[in-house]
Amino acid sequence: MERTWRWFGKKDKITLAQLRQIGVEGIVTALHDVPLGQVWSREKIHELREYIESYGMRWSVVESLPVVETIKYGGPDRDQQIEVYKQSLSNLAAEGIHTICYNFMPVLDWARTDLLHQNPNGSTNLYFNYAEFAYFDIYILQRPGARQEWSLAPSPSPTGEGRNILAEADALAKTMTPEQEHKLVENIIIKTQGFVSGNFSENDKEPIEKFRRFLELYKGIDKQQLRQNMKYFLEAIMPTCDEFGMDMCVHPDDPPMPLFGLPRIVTCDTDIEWFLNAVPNPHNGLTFCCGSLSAGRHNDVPALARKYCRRTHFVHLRSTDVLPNGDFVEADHLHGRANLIEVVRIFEREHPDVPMRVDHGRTMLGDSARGYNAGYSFHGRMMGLAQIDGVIATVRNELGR
Ligand code: DNO
Repeated sequence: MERTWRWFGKKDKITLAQLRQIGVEGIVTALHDVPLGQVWSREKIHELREYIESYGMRWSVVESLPVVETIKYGGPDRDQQIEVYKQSLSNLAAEGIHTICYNFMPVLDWARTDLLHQNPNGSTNLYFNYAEFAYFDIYILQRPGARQEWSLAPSPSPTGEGRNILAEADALAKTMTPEQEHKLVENIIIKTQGFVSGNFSENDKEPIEKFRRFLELYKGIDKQQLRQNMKYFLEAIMPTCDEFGMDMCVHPDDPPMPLFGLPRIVTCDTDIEWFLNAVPNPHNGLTFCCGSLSAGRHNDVPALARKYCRRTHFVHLRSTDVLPNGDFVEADHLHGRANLIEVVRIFEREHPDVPMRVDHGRTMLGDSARGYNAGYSFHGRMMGLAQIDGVIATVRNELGR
């Protein structure tokens, strides 16, 4: 596997010179300064590519070339936006960049409630707490129907018993301070979405209002319709992908379940099989994000890796622990549900040239003072990379390479 690293461009506090020292071979990045829905110009791509190459690395993967909402919900200007997308693809191809990560999650990209969850050893991790999430949905967003939906939601605990999320959210409402509420809005909308080139930015004055407007756009869009819209998009761009050799790889939904009454369509084996078969072109592929998939108890990550390694164009190595109450926390890279040791074994055997990046990392050893993007610490990710490097070396040794 090619060792890559997600780098957020020249404004990233982590420099390419540092990355080279820790064994990174390829860079995963995007034109973060181009507004959503605009063509990525060849000049800008060229400039960033040359900058990366001047440090002895290559621009391996684009993460993300965002798919704007109108394509996802099938708005009146979706064809025009698909043309914009195709133009960006051909400009990237002209600069020799052929692997494109994107997602098809409506409104919100990834979701966490706590970005600084304390570990016993003093480091911190990302965490998803169902009760806090439901509190946000019912009490902050005040989404119509939210209370009713949470009252019907099954308990997320592995036994399916013992947890009433609505009651927990109501209990939180009695103790939640304005500061805690503010933090939750920051965590769910601002700090996790702001840097991923999605719908929200750090400068949004009224993020809740904005969130509600986005939700409105999806009225009447169910799982079947969202699937059809994904198929429409993929079919429209495949001729460009064929012409220029572009590998599209959709990122699984994180966490792999519907949120805010919105459908999510890349959550499990059946979903993956559906979109791969719906557009059976090898350029229509997957970002195999072990972390996102492992947060769903329904997913057996190594089994999925075995099944889909050939249609995978990019791998995210990360793991989670689903706790007895159903909440999940990001595990270190050698432990947790994802079984990354086995996943590395599968990809090294079946698809050894696939780019992989160590995804997320603990915040540790002074990372918190540096203000890195949530999940994208330096020391934590570097430690994850070192652990994965050891696994890769061991597996290659086993394979006699
Ligand atoms: C979060 C990331 C996601 C991912 C996008 C891909 O840490 O894994 O934001 O980059 O969903 O489009």
